[in-house]
Amino acid sequence: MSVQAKRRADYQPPAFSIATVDLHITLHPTQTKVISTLSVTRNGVHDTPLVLDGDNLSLDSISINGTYLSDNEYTVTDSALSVVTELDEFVLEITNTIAPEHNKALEGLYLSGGAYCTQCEAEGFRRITYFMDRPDVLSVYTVTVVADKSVPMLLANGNPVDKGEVDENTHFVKWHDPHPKPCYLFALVAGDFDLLTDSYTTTSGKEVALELYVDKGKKSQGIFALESLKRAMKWDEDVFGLEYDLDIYMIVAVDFFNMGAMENKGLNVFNSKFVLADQKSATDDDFFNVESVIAHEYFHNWTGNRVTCRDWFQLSLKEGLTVFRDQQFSADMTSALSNRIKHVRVMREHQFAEDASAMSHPIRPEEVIEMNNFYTVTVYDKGAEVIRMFHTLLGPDGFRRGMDEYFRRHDGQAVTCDDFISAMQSATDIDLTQFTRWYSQSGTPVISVAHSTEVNDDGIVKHSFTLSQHTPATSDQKEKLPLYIPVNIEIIDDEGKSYTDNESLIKNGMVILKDDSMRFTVEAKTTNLTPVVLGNFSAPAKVENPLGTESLLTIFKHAKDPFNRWDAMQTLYDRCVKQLEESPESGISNEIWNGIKQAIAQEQNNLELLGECLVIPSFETLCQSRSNINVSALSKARKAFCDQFARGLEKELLDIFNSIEQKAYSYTQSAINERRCKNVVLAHLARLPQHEHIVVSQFDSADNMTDTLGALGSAQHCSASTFDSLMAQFEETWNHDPLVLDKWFALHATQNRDDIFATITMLCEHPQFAMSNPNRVRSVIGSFAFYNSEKFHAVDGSGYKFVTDYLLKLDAVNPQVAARIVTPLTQWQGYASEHQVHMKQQLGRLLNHKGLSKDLFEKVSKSLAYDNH
Ligand code: B3K
Ligand code: ZN
Repeated sequence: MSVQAKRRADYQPPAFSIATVDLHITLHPTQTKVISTLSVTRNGVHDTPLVLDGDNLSLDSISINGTYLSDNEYTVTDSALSVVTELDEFVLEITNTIAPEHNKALEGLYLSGGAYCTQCEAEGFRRITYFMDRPDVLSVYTVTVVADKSVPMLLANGNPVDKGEVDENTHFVKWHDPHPKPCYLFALVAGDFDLLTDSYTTTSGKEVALELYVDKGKKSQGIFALESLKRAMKWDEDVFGLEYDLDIYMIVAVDFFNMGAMENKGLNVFNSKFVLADQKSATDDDFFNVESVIAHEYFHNWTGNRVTCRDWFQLSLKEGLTVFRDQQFSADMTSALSNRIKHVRVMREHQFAEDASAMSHPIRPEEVIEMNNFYTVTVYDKGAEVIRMFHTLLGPDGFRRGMDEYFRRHDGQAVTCDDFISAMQSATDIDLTQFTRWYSQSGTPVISVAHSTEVNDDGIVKHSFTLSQHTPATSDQKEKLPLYIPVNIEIIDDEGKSYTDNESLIKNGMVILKDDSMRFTVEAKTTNLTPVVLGNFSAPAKVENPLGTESLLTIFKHAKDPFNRWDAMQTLYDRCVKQLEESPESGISNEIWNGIKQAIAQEQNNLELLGECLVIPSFETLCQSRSNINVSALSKARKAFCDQFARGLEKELLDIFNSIEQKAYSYTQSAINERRCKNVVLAHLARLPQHEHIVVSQFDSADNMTDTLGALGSAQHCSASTFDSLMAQFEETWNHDPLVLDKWFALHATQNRDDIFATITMLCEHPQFAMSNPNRVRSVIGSFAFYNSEKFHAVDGSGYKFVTDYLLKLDAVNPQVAARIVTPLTQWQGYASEHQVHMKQQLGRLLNHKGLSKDLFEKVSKSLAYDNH
């Protein structure tokens, strides 16, 4: 396969501008007619032809200023239409035909679940009509949607300006969006939905109509999303002074969608998973995600739509910034601590793994084959961590000044990450030059801590702390430079006295590490000082800090920042698992059990922190502090630790469980904390056969999905018969609701059972399963590949082969989803050689497959080319 990579360095401004786009779209499942009228202007003086992207289109006609072009005046290939003209300004009219019903890749215009729907980001508009499909061509759109009257609701971006009948059976609606936008923000939806309406009045008094479209019969499940939208609108006004700018804001929930949601101007399209929620069918996490994704897409209206990206290499300009904004919003709506923990887990589980793999890239990538492959945890989540560092360095007021300046300079433009940095620079005296390396350097920096002491004659102890940084080479970039790292520091003695205030290098609890290493000293009367380095995960880095058990427990007891206390427990648990990996027969020391018991006693009234502190790091997180992983040894050690944990702390766990009263369901922070803590504890107790009945009784009595699923997840540790019986009951109750059934699919797919392949094959034949639905595929195949570590990594290679067989079929239907699910297979570098051989063998099968998509080709070929020596 020969595919050309695009490089950031090759950017050229567009040769033509398109001021207005007039689309006339007559919907039909297999014969949708698109008439596109473009007002085109040549940029500057040149004689290059006008080249428009196109993919899977059938061209019917093309005219300039009303005159049809003859064959020698244009050329069409599989991917482009080129028009040769000497005119500097002209009206180009193109007519083409597409077949939405045949579009299973869910990119462009597709028909699914009875509704027409579009997805254009990153490069899907070219599957609708010929256009300069790049984010720096901004146009004002007028769109007329025509359809049979059996399709009653016809939506597009902006405000409706006209509607009526075409004939007895056909009607139309015309939309106008006054804000110039790139074509990736174009959207059209047509179908028959239930509609929830509301309104919002902005601070300056503008009334905005809010409309939420959901599948028939699901109205009550949309209320929370609509309330979330209003909270997001208010928050963006309060925190950033940003108001909405159209008369109407629409959200449509659809069942077939490749990702979470899409921020099309004035017409967001959502995966129904991130809209529909009620007490019975949605967990607290689902509610959280709905609110956070609704806010994320809304926040894009300014960071993404009003100010957009010049080219796709700049994706983090809008995504990193918008993720940071949605994280801040969620922290304000729920709890700062659990949000921070959630996001740090994502970084450690997934982003660090990406950095260590062949897909390693800076938050602003340099080279791309398939853009859809770069909607990554690096661009999004590490990108958000980089924005968070601006926020830390500039402070909330400085950051706000920088944002105001960014909008003042760039509203209505398509810009670069450098433009953002420059706006931030204008709001601070700190020289951000070195800081910008975070945009160009890939990989996870490692901060090492060394601590030495010297006792003076007068008995004062001088503690020297040395912090060094080192970023290991990554697949895309061998040479690394020192980064500008804000390192949050807490230094405490055994009594919890803080020593952070009297050292001149530590300002506001932070030092700046910008060279290979730095040193600072602290004087104390004791030789026992404990440094907490990179508190609150103040930079996306790893820390090597050789602290003993006692110090970790001191941090837990005394650190001011609750995040740091949680983090110390995570490190402690990681150590325990390591001990059991190295000597499986050994027992965890009483010092540790007693320490954990004290920690539990200390936090018994703080269920939020307590719940999080009782979570053992996931297998995936543990992988990031190990190399050459023998999966079965690590899983066994983790399981052994969990078993010892349940046995060793049985009484304490039971006490916690019993102390949390069953109350009527409410989605409030304190109730969420209680349910979370109770379900974390239940999962531990479930490992002890004598407590299986608690799991069953919670399942039987639960009045909300959080507790039902808490019981069902815990049942994974119970006897097979208990698990099977609860799963059967769940299926019977929820068989009618595929979104809920996804949870059931995922639990089956992550079972460590010998008949797992038979189970998955059966799941794929389930009446509610369809390969064409990404949510189903992610629940079954995605859950297996990402989270069934023991069976996916079975040492005979059967798990890898199973996933590969599936991907070969899926790739022909939906390459974007296939390329997501291949991720764990491409990350072979971390595993022991007996795994690597099988993983590479399956990657080889994929690469040799005729007709492999460029999505899979990019990830698979890079992975196989990776040289880890
Ligand atoms: N911007 C979209 C993601 C588009 C993904 C294209 N493969 C959703 C978001 O980040 O808000
Ligand atoms: Zn986004």
